[in-house]
Amino acid sequence: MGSAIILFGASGCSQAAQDEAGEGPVFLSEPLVSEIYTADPSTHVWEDGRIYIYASHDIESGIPEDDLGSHFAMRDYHVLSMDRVGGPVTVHPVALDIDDVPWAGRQMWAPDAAYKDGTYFLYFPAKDKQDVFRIGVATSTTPVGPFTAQPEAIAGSYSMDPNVFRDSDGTHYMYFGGIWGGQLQRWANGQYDANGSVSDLEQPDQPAIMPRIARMSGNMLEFAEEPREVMLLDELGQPLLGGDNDRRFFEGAWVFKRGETYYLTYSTGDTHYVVYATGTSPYGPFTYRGRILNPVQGWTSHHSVTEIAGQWYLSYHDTQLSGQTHLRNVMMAPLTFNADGTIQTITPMR
Ligand code: FUB
Repeated sequence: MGSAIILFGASGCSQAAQDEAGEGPVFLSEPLVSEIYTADPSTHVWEDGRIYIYASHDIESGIPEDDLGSHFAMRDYHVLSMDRVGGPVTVHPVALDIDDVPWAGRQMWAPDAAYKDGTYFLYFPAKDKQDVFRIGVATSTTPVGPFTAQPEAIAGSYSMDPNVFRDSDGTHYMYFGGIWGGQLQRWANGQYDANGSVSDLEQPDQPAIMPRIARMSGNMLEFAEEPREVMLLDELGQPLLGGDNDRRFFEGAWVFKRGETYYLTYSTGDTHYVVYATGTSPYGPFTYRGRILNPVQGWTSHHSVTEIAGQWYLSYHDTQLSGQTHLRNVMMAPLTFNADGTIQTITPMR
């Protein structure tokens, strides 16, 4: 495989020539850091104006790859930060280690963070001692930690990939869930079914499994309500179907608001797209609109969308540094909205 071409990277936007060998993929963006493997970037700008990325920390565990993602055996988190896109990126010391989470057993997957009243909240999924994915929360007085975990997972939480969205009225909502290894299909009846399907519910003509939402309590440590489904509709107002693999929800929900429009963005998993749907309420329904990101190198695709100094950015990951599915690296690219609010699709490699 030839060396990568960098069109947009940590050193800023630049146009580069074809790689010298003229072979191998041509990448749109350069990895933000190479000291550690990172994935699932949740990018935020807090009160101090600095950019913080809450990411998974990929490691080599030696666990064979399977459809449940057993090879993603992460054990801790580091926060990345920078003062501007394209500026130097700091990899901060361990923010939270699995050994300091009393309820967690294994697999610290994609995190997110929130800020309220002087406290930073790190939300993270992990399998509990019974091997059931739950979502935990840890707090810190600084954006980079160290964070102190609550003794128990959030009551009523399940599955993975939390995204905590702050609405313009200050209310926070958590979106979460993911199928296959994320176990959401095992919660079809509101209770965990250990014998449930390991993939979708295998009902291609029925409504797909939908992501979940719960409003957060004032202290940000609990759900203020029972989680409920967030409905994703097609252009005819019908629920997206389980067999609609190019459009149905798989994992990695990320919600943002632009003007009065709520955008629910997510990964389609086995078809490797990041797509988006829009609505007029945080609870939905959301109508499918199109693709944000074409497939990256690697199986997973996971992202966030953030407005930074008046420009929107997509944070995402691929396997440019390692060439291995479970050893990923995060990057960023500018995101462009059309005048009608639709989003121009990014092609991350050619
Ligand atoms: O990083 C582990 C898992 O892979 C994440 O939770 C998913 O979104 C996928 O990126």
